[in-house]
Amino acid sequence: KIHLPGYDTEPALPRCSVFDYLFPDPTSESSSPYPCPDARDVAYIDGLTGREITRGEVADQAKRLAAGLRSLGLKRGDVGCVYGMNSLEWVNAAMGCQAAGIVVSPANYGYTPEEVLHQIVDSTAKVIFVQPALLPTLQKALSFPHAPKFPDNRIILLCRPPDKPDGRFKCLEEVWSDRYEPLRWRRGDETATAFLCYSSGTTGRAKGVETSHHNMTSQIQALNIAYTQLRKGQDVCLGILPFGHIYGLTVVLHQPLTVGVPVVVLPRFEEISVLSAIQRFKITWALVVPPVLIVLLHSKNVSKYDLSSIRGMQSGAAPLGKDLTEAFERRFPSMKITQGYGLTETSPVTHVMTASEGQSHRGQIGRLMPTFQARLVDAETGKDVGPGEAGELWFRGPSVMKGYWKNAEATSNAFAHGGWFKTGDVAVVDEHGYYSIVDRVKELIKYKGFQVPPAELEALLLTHPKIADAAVIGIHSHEQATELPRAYVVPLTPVSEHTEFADEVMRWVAEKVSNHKRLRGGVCLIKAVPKSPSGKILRKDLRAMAKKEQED
Ligand code: 4UU
Repeated sequence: KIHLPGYDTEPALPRCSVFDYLFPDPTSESSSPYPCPDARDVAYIDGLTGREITRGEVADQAKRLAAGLRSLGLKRGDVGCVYGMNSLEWVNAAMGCQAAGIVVSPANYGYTPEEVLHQIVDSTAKVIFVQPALLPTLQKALSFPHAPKFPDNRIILLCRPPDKPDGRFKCLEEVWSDRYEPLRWRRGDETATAFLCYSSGTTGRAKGVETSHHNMTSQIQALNIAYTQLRKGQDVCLGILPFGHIYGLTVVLHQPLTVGVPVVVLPRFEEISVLSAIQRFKITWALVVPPVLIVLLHSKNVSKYDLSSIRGMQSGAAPLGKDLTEAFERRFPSMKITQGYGLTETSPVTHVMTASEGQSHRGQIGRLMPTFQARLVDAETGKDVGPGEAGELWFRGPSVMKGYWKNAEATSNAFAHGGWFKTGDVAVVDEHGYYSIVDRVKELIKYKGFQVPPAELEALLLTHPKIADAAVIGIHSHEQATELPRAYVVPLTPVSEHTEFADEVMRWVAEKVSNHKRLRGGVCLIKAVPKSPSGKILRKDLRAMAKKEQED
């Protein structure tokens, strides 16, 4: 009952570092098995200014930064936190860390000071790269009593703000040095951790997911076989997905670089800047999340731009329904929509389809990628299910994470006997090997592709002086093509004005969490949170309740 990918080729699995894989040194033994695109190829384009940077420059600047970081005393295996919106400087910080063997831990730019601090402390970051606009949030985070001390030279600005030419902190270019020495790479080193992205997994708070060099390079090899959308010399890719999330990190920042396709880097999704970037840079392919399709579908500005260059988009990170796909393709007949699926823990893509498959398999996530093995397991019986039957999706393969950072308990809970990683998603496979996600059995909520761990909001709500108990679930919004976090709360004392109290709680939470975690699905008052005898919140009951309310 183990499902294997049905591709003719299984990729060779690289044993080098991610950096050597991306920028092979022809003289080195451990160099990349992947054919090396030209150093003169444009790798990234700043979507706001039009500034271009070639592959050669990306590698060269990364080596300079790596040398500078070493002279600051940073060592291989140390962790560097990259905290900012997408930019060419973000690329330099991440690539520079990689060239120095420093683990890249990207922080979400929407984080509150508390959330940033959680990641800095948990990841044991030794250096922080920060976008100047986020410096106040970072400084607030580092002013909390339990915050670690960072000397000034371990906080590096991604760029120098023009209005503050001589601030307290250095910027990337001021750290650069010319004394780069390549890392010595021995067999076995490929299992070292390369990235620490944060995910809540199936339960609890955000945890560091240890993605090794081998995890990432195997994933890119697999993508280069299964995900053949991008052609050098023809394609230009839209880079709006946050590089700090595994989807942006792997599929936007890394993979196009290995095929020599330029990525237009924009700080974030914003309708007008995306439309004008498509026109200006003749973008051909975009990686998106479902809410982006909704915005474009209803946009009044589309006709003002020449979007004729773009031939398709791939959606992922949240369910994309058949209806939305069809509505989108009706409105934009020249565009094809495909879907992929994955998790931070699988580096991430496990399922994907080509543009032509997208047409005939709307609403599905595609076929299993090369290098992965999958099983669909019935949660109750623990037995594998047959075609057409729903089961929890389990994976094994070289891109499945090493484990959760410094969290042996969460790691052991995430894997079943035999090394199978349990996703917490329920899927069905048809007789042709195409999968559909039909349910989610883990706690996770996804707001526009961003993770919202219910446990985190519940813990916060319990600190509210007027709340006795709380549970948080996601409710589906058809209009926005996303889930919205909703809280069910039990007030400590009877509340006379329900709406007023609900609004108060909503505002109180909004002040304390990042934007994507706000209780946009509302706050409902209940008498008691439904729980199992062992005290576990019965989210299924709450979901059923929410569904009934929506229907009524
Ligand atoms: C229904 O979201 C991601 C990674 C997504 C991704 C990346 C590259 C998708 C396609 C691609 O090409 O990672 P996380 O860790 O933030 O969230 C993982 C969870 C999954 O367990 C699932 O519940 O996000 C949900 N998810 C999806 N659900 C991800 N993709 C899909 C999807 N349909 N297509």
